[in-house]
Amino acid sequence: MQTVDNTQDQIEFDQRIEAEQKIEPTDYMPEAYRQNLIRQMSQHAHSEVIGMQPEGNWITRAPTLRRKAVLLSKVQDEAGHGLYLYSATESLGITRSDLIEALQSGAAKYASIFNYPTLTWADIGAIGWLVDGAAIVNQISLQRTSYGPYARAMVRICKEESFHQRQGYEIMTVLAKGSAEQKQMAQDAMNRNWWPSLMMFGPHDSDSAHSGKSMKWKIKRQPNDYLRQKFIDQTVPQIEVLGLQMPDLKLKWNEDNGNYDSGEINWEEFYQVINGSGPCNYQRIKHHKKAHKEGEWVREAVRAYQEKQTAKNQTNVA
Ligand code: BYC
Repeated sequence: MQTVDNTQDQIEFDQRIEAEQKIEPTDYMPEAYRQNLIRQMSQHAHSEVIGMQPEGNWITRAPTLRRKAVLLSKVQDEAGHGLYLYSATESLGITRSDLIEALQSGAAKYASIFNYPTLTWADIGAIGWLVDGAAIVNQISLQRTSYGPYARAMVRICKEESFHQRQGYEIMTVLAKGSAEQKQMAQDAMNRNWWPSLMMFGPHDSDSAHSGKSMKWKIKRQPNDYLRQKFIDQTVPQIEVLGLQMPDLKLKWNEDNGNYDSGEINWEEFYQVINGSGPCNYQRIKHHKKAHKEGEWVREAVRAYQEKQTAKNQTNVA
């Protein structure tokens, strides 16, 4: 049964959400709000970290020193995004090791797109352009999310994603204007990454389990289908500039509603991938477990240092 205090807290929480005030870690929040944030934010953090793998795969094979430096820097940025987001999630009262355990056991998801392989250099262009491009559309909206630490993390992340998107588009521009073989590589990478990029926005609103409460609490500010359409509308003209064939023959400007019509996503594939049976799911988690295990000595050193500092502080106080 709810106590009077709790009811008052709940009323004040609802008023703050209504007034567009941010909820901060020490503020009262309903347990379901907290759990929903932990779910979404930790999955976002996992996506950033797992997302390093498909691109990291090309660092040693980037075609020039400049491309290698740019890619290395981009992949480091993704690690940084993961770290901000893990820290922001920890402010909700869950430990980093619990979050990692949920990822490795399959209890927590990460963006489906990272379960596809990066077969050629053009995939690096397509990921920067399409995947970071889709991420920006979603994350600009999340800059206005109701939880303060998440909203603030999004502001910085969006700035970096914007650079990522441009470097990807620049790779695509060079390939699309290069030899016939390079143009074909760009076309193929775009064709393969197009549908998984659209899947990044999640299921249709009518099938979205969390949208109702997430929109009510202003964790999510715009629905999945709206953001997906926005991405399609801004990306189709970019495909035209590249001079590539459309990845979906149903993409067509609709004068009546001022949007591009498009074909239907293969939702069976989407659910297979998010439930662990995509082309690279096994490989991604296996690699994460290996890297995590190899990093144990770093965590141990941090713990030892913290214990030493605590003991030193206690001696000073005594
Ligand atoms: N992939 O009720 P729904 C990046 C799950 S990384 C996997 O609509 P919600 C980058 C969903 O979690 C940027 N799972 O959920 C990094 C839920 O399952 P659970 C990543 C998906 O949360 C490196 C179920 O399906 N961005 O930019 O209301 C290199 C039902 O869905 C997906 C973010 O994480 C998916 N695509 O809406 C390059 C953005 N879609 O949890 C680039 C933050 C849905 O019940 N997240 N699911 O087991 C969000 O905005 C929202 O969580 C979503 C889904 C729009 C993704």
